[in-house]
Amino acid sequence: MTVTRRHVLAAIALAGTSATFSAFAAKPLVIGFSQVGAESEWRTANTVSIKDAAKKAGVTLKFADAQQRQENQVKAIRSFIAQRVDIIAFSPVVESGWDTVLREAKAARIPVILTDRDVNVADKSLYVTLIGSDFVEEGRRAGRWLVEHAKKTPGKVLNVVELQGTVGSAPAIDRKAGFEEVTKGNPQLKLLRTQTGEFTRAKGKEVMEAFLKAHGKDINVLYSHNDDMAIGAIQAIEEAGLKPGKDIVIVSIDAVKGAFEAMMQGKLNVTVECSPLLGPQLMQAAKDVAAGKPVTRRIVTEERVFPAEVAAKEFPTRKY
Ligand code: GZL
Repeated sequence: MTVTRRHVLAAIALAGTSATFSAFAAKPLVIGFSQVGAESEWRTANTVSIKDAAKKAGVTLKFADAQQRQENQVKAIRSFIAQRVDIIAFSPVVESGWDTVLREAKAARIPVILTDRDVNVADKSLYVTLIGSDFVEEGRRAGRWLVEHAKKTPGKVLNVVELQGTVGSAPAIDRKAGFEEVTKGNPQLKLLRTQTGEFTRAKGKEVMEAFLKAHGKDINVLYSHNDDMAIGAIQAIEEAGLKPGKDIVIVSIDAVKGAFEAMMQGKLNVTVECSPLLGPQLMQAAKDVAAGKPVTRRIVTEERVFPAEVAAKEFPTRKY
């Protein structure tokens, strides 16, 4: 005989206790999550954080990997709507093109939470909150470190090449803007080339090879929008017979373990932290939204800057 909800409720009535009743009343929250992909160490750590936090929070997580394609995220969001999930959450691969599908979620009365990256929509009520970093500030921090570094060789012009993140993504747009805000007009810093490396090691290496072919030893600095592209570029620099971290100073963002290892090997000079550990904040926000509690429109994660000098000390305590 299968025990059904009716049997249990009857048993509770007989036992005169309602203690177990609430166990049935609060069915697990169901979150549909559309992830960008698995393009970098950062993204992998972000996925682990979200899945672990869902498990700890007793949340049923429906997880979809978009392989860095917006059409896959739109499909996933539509599927979550059809499945009538309680909350939709996603990290938008690019900023634009979300109005239609988010209006469909709104029409289905399913709240939407953004993690990591922002969207560019006319109607800001299409999502409840954005949980993630201030990418413009990350770009400023990278620029500030380079401005201070340049002061060590007064009067010397440093030729800079830039590996941008995914074209049209919030981190790529904002990290470029923040870096330029701090470095523009500085006579010591000259931007030679800038191109996307799509946040991956492979593409970062490929584009750095092209930069080296065109400018070789004239390149003094690489500014990379994430550590994975920087690590790919390090391989290209070494294959070109140059010393990363010395012949070419490397400024990067994310602060993943691979960046600390490169800094300890003297191949990377600084990484600006961008925490992927957003899972707990997402679960808390989802529970608050489901409970009808107010949620702040913007939840910013606290972050630091890690120059190579502190890498060995900090590495043992790094969580991603
Ligand atoms: C930043 C995140 C970026 C990381 C990259 O929050 O969107 O995407 O910097 C990742 O490593 O691919």
